Amino acid sequence: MGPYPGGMTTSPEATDLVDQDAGRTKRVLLAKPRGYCAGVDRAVVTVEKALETYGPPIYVRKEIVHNRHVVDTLSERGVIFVDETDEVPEGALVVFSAHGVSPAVHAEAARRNLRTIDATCPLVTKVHKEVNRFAREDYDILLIGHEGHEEVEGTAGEAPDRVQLVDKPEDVDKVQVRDPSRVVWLSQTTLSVDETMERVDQLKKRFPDLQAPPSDDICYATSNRQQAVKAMAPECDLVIVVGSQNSSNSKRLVEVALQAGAGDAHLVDYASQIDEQWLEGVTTVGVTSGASVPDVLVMQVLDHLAERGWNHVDEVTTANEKVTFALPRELRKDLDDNPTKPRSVR
Ligand code: 10G
Ligand code: SF4
Repeated sequence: MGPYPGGMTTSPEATDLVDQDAGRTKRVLLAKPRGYCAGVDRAVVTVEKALETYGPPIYVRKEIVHNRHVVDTLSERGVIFVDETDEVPEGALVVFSAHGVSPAVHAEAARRNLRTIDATCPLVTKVHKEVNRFAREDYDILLIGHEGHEEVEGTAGEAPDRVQLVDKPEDVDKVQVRDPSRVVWLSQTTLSVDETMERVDQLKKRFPDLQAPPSDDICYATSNRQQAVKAMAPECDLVIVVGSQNSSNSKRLVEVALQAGAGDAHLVDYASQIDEQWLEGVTTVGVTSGASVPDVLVMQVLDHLAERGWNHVDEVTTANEKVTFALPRELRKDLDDNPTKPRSVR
C-alpha cells in the first residue's frame, strides 16, 4: 500500500519529496469528505443484497450510480443493466437506480408484473414529494437541473405539466408562468451550489415573489464535496477528481476546483488515465472523488502519485459526515427471512 493520509509520509526519500524544478516539496492534498455518499452506499448495497438474496440475474434500470467501476463490477457478478423496463422479462426483479424514477416508470413496471426494488436516494424522494406538494397547491415549478439527466427526468415526471426545466442561463427567459405570485424553484441534488444560486438570482429578477425549496435540494454530500475541494484548490497546481464522465456531481467538482483557483483539474475513472504531462512542473496535487466513487480508486491514484514522488499526503477535512440510510423496505422485508453478509464494491 502506498501513502496514507493525515500528514504521514511513507518511504520518505528526500529526493522524492522535492520537486527539483521548483525546489519545493511535492505533496498531495486529499479532500475529505469525498467519495460515496449515503444514497450511493445504500443503492450499491441494495443491488449486492438483492444478488445474494435472490441470485442472478438481477436487472437494474439505468446505471445504479454513475460510476464505471461500480457498474462493471456488478455486471461481472450477474447484474444486467437495462435502459428501460421493457427490456426486463415479465415477472423478473428490477432495481430502480439511486437517481429516481417517474411515476410512469413505476406504472409501466407494475403493468408488466415486474418485481421492483426502489433504490432511489431518500433525498431525491424528498424532492419528488416537494414537486407533488407544490403541484397540488397549483404552483408553477421551475426545476433547476441538467437537461436529459435521469434524476431530472424522474423528478419532472412527478408533475410534467407543472414543471419547467431551467438548465442554461438563457432558459430563464423562456420560462412562462400562469401566476407570478405562485412560483417556486426546486433543483437537482447534484448541482454546483454557486451556479444554482446564480440561476436563482436570475429567476428572481423575473419573478420577485419566487419561493425557495422548503429545505435545500442540493444535498449535504454534493455541497460538502464542493466545500472541501474549494478549501484546497487555491493551493493546488493540479486537482485530480476521480469519477466518471456521466457523473454530474463529479464533473461539478472539476469546475469548482478551477473556479476556486486550481491551476488545472481533470476527471479520471482510473489512475491509469492520469496523463504524465499534467504532472509536469506540478508541486501540489489535490485529489478528490465524486459521490459515486469507491475509495479504492482514490487509493490507486495516491499509489500512482507516490510512485512519481508525491508520497506526502495531507488530508484537508472540511466536514465529518455521519449520514446513513436504511435499505429499501422491499428488500428489508425479504432480508429478515434470508439474512446474508454484505460484500460491498468499495
Ligand atoms: O452526480 P450524478 O447525479 O450524475 O450521479 P452519480 O451516480 O455520479 O452520484 C450519486 C448521485 C446520485 C445518485 C444522484 S442523487
Ligand atoms: Fe442522495 Fe445526495 Fe448521494 Fe444523490 S448525491 S444519492 S441525493 S446523498
